[in-house]
Amino acid sequence: MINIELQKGDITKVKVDAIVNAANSSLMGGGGVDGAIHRAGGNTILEECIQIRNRKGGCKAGEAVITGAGNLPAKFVIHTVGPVWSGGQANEPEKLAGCYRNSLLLAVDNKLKTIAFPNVSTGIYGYPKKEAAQIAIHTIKNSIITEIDSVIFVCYDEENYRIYKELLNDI
Ligand code: AR6
Repeated sequence: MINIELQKGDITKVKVDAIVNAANSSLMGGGGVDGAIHRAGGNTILEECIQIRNRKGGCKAGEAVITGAGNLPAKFVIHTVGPVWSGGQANEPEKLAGCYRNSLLLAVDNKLKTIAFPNVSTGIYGYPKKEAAQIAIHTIKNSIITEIDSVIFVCYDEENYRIYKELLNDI
């Protein structure tokens, strides 16, 4: 089973094999955690994203791609695209679970052992925080992947931190 940890703070400061970015389909950067990662990591991350975009035309909701991490303490950045919340009837839960599952699979492909996730979709994309946390925890906890040692959920806002703390205490 993958070991699960919880941290409060800024994911750009976390030293793991890969941090996950809550990107958008264009992979061209944006606000929130995406903006923070590109700012702190420097231009090489965007350059690699542009190459991926030229090769495969961006990234769909639920999918993930990987780049180096530039100046960040992490070794890689896995860019996943969360669903925009539009009421829950547009496959948002499946897409959000796909973000976590596909990020883990990409980490395995790249022989990475430790991975840190932000609370994908719960900022600008408006996904209800508790439901998003349940999906994130369930997907990691029930993963049959054995190659990953540990996942850190990095919560930036107090509300997400409190929700994760409660849910993780229950398991
Ligand atoms: N470290 C960790 N978590 C953070 C940080 C940080 N430095 N900054 C914000 N968060 P959001 P989304 C948390 O909006 O909802 C971008 O423009 C934040 O508190 O970053 O998936 C993209 O380009 C929230 O809980 O991502 C897309 O267009 C969580 O990160 C769009 O936003 C996710 O919030 C994606 O929206």
